[in-house]
Amino acid sequence: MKEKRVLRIIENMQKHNLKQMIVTSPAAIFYLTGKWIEPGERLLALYINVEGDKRLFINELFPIDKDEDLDLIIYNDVQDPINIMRDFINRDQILGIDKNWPSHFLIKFMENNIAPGYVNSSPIVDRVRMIKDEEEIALMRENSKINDRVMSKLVALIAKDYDEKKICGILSELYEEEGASGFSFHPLIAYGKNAAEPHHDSDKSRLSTGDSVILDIGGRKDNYCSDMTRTVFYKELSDEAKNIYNIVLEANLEAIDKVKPGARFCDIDRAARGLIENHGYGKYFTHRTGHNIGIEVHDFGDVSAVNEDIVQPGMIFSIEPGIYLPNKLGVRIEDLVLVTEQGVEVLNSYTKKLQVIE
Ligand SMILES: [Mn+2]
Repeated sequence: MKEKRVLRIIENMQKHNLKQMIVTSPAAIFYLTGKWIEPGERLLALYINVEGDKRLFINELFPIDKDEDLDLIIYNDVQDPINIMRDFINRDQILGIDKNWPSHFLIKFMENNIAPGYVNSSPIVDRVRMIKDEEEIALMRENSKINDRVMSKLVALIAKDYDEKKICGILSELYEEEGASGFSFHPLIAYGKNAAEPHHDSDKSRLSTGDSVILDIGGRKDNYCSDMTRTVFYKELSDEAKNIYNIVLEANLEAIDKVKPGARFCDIDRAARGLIENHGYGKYFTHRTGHNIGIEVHDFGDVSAVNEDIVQPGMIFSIEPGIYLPNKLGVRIEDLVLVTEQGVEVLNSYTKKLQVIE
């Protein structure tokens, strides 16, 4: 068990006047127990109450190490786990439920009146997870260093003129070489007009002279994620492309400059968006400026125009402004940043200098 994290969760439950809840997302269970379990369609639930009881309901098919701080309630395929759970749940108290728990489990809870009412308790866990502890920060730093090294090898491959899909395949080997255990999300490799689609799915496209090349990549190690984007150009660079690159770079730097405790997420978004708007490209910056990241590549929280939450030390999120001219080109520059007591630490160090690959 990660006792300090559990205590932070219980504190937050008390703040929200919630006495008991079940945590069911594998990412949140990993966060609290250090064990990653993918239960498929079978029930997996970590029960927590404010008295400090912690019980994991788990099918016997998933082997799990004993943990003296955690009661394991093991069931098998011919038992009904909900019948077992009901004896451990306080029938007079509202029960918190994870946002992604399959509804058929919850409906059964409701039909059997296992608790007098239910609330979505994911925000209680998610908001604690937003503030990374030292162990998490160390893993995130290490992951971003791996991503920097992979990016450096990847950019060197562009001159070989492989198609987008082929690059994705090679990339998977590069992460292995550098010590990651795979991707944190499917890499986004986009050439020329494909780069104008912020979520282009890599295909057999080959490079043409003058293409902008978006490389949006992330690896996974020890169940934490990295995420970084660089844009380079192939053989030639038009004045327009150079101008757009410089605007996006300036937007990335302006936004990073705004990151410090006390700022609001929307202020950071505004810094990037304002700069791009002032250059007349506002309508071509079609997405939010960034997202929180950690165990999941999109952890709870984002850097958007409507998020007025206050930035706090320990938060880690992306800063990734972009400009996309349909059927022409796209430019995005993304770094992960850690909020510190003093301000900001940028976790990526791979160069943002404009590069034309020969
Ligand atoms: Mn991202």
